[in-house]
This record gives sequence, C-alpha cells and structure tokens, in this order.
Amino acid sequence: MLVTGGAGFIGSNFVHYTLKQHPGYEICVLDSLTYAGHRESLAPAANNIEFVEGDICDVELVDRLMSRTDVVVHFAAESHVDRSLHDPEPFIRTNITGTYILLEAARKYEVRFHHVSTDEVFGDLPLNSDEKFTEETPYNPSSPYSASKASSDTLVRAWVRSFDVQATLSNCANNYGPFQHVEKFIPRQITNVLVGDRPKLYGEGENIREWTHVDDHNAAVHLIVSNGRIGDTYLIGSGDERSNKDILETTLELMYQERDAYDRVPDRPGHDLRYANDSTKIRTELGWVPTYADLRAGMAQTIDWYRHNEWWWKPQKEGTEATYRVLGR
Ligand code: NAD
Ligand code: TDX
Repeated sequence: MLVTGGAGFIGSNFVHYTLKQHPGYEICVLDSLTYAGHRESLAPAANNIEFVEGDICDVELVDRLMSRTDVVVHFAAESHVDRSLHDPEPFIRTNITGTYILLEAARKYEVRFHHVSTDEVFGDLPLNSDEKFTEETPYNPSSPYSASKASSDTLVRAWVRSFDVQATLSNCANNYGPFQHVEKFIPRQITNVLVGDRPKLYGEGENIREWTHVDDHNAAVHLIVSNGRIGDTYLIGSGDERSNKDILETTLELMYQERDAYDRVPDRPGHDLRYANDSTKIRTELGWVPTYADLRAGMAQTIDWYRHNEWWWKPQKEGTEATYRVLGR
C-alpha cells in the first residue's frame, strides 16, 4: 500500500491505524515533508514501514513506486484554507498536478486508487437549515483550497470513466485528533492556552463544522478500499455539527479556563458558513459507524494528547503564529 501524505495529520494516523487494525498491509509512505509533514508523527511506526521523502509531482519517482504498489491511498495535499488565500500556487501544483501524476501512474500499472477529499468541494450551506450535502450535490467551491480539491476529484472521475482506473473517492467533514498541525482550529486554540496566549475566534464564530474523529475517518477509508464500489464517491461525517464558538467555549471549559477567555479576530475572507454531510450511503452500504460518538470526550482526549506531546507541536508553534500575524488573524 502506498500512502501519499503519510507524514501529515490524517495520513500519519492512517498509518498507525492500518498497522494496528489491518496488519497484513506492507506500507510505503511517500511524503515531501512540507511545513505540514512531520517524520516524527511516524516515529512509533518507523520500523514497520518504508518512508520515501519525495514529491507526488516527481514523475519518475511516482512511476517507480507505483510499479510495486497494489493500492494507493492518496492523502497528500496542501490542506489549509487560510494559506490558500495567501498563496494559491502550491495548492494548484500539489492538489491538481500531483493528483494527475499519481493517476497516470496508477493507470499505467493498474493500481487500485483511493482519493481522499473534503466536503468543502460543495461550497457551503445556510446556517439555519437542515440541508446536507449528498453524493449528488453539485460542486461549488469557495476557496483556492477547495477549488483545487474539487479539480482533483473531477480528474479522478474522468480517469475512471475514460481509462478504467479502479478508483474510489471520499469527501469527509472536518477531522480532529492527535498529530494535527497547530495552524488548524482546534489544535491552535488548545496550544494557545498551553503557551499562555488567548485563543482566536474568526468573526462572530457562528460558522458551523461537522467534527469527525480522525480514526473514524480512517476506518471509513479502509471500508471503502476493501468494499467500496469502483467509481463511487462516499461522504463521511459524524453528524455532530457545532459552531466555532461552541467548540472554542468547550475547549476552554475542558482546559479549566473562563469560557470567554478568547479574542475575536477579523473573519476569513469568503468564510464558508456551514458544512454538513449526509453519510447515509457509507453507513448503510458499507456499515460504517463512528465510534467517537461523544465529541466532548474526543476533544478531552485530544487536549490530553497535546498536553503530553509538547515535543511534537512546540517547534511548529512560533512560526505558525508569525504567519497568522501576517494574515492579521
Ligand atoms: P496535512 O496538511 O496535515 O498533511 C498533508 C501531507 O501531505 C503533509 O505530510 C505534507 O508534507 C504532504 N505533502 C504536501 N504536498 C506534497 C507533495 N507535493 N508531495 C508529497 N507530499 C506532500 O493534511 P491533512 O489534514 O492530513 O489532510 C489530508 C487529506 O485529507 C487532504 O487531501 C485533505 O484535503 C483531506 N481532508 C482533510 C480534512 C481535515 O479536516 N483535515 C477533512 C477532509 C479531507
Ligand atoms: O484560529 C482560528 N479561528 C477560527 O475561528 C482558525 C485556524 C480557524 N477558525 C475557524 C475557521 C473555520 O470556520 O474555525 C473553523 C475551522 O477552521 P480550520 O481548522 O482552518 O478548518 P476548515 O477551514 O473548516 O477546513 C478543514 O476541514 C476541511 C481542513 O483544514 C481542510 O483540510 C478540510 O478539507
């Protein structure tokens, strides 16, 4: 199994999850170790996997690795919306060109391909509605990040239809859990509290996200890799929707801080209002059931992880906050 982006947040958790739950796979990780990739995230697995430091846009390297691969799970991406608003170029390169290069190699060597994508490709939903995204919702991305992911999804579908590539796709809601970069919402606020800074809420904090534990996401990916229908797309999401303000106040409460001990900062331009996935298909067809039913408990566990793993996140913290200062957030 070739895991692209396996040194990132979801990819590294996927490697640990696979070694534990599906020990039959021989894993090779391909990751270029951008600012978001951390070899240390794979330290507990170092003796049980092969790690290749390299770029998914490197045609020769991808060709060589794909020639000895049965299945590729493609996580590698530029993943942060705020960074895409500041500098879209790496998003176009990695998310679109990189996916194209992997698809061409998968086509050549007839490799099973799973493409990991996001609910952000659909745009957003109104705040006060019960509407949800489904596998049939038309794409309407808002940011350079989501536009690049939407492009990569359509490339995968075209390669299935035109070249018979054996691919599946999944679009998951927001993930949380260990090894998530401190630029992202939940870890940024946890680590702000841990270093004695005030958390930062964009705008009024009314925007809603559907929070899914990374292990539940990865369990879903395994179900699709094993039993998914070729060419099909599966939406993944816990069903637990929360406003950013709610998540932040819960974080503060779980860390024994005053619930209002945070700063409001200028809103993200084009900020998507609400994401919510209808995950009926993966639940009924593949039997996926999220095990982290209690978000508060999952968040408490995640806070604990950051508390005990300062060695992992501390080196990212100062640079990340310096970047946010440039963005004014
Ligand atoms: P991440 O930013 O934490 O990790 C991305 C990894 O890809 C890093 O290790 C990075 O070094 C690597 N990478 C980047 N460019 C590369 C390149 N050109 N060649 C090789 N490796 C490269 O991202 P994440 O949050 O783990 O997201 C993983 C995937 O899941 C992405 O495709 C993302 O769109 C998708 N996704 C994320 C979420 C979420 O909440 N984080 C939700 C749904 C879908
Ligand atoms: O400091 C912050 N304050 C704040 O209010 C940060 C970093 C974020 N926010 C808000 C913006 C969003 O409404 O919190 C929400 C979550 O922000 P992010 O963690 O940046 O996630 P989001 O933009 O929702 O995108 C995430 O989920 C979908 C991932 O980063 C994507 O890779 C994934 O596709």
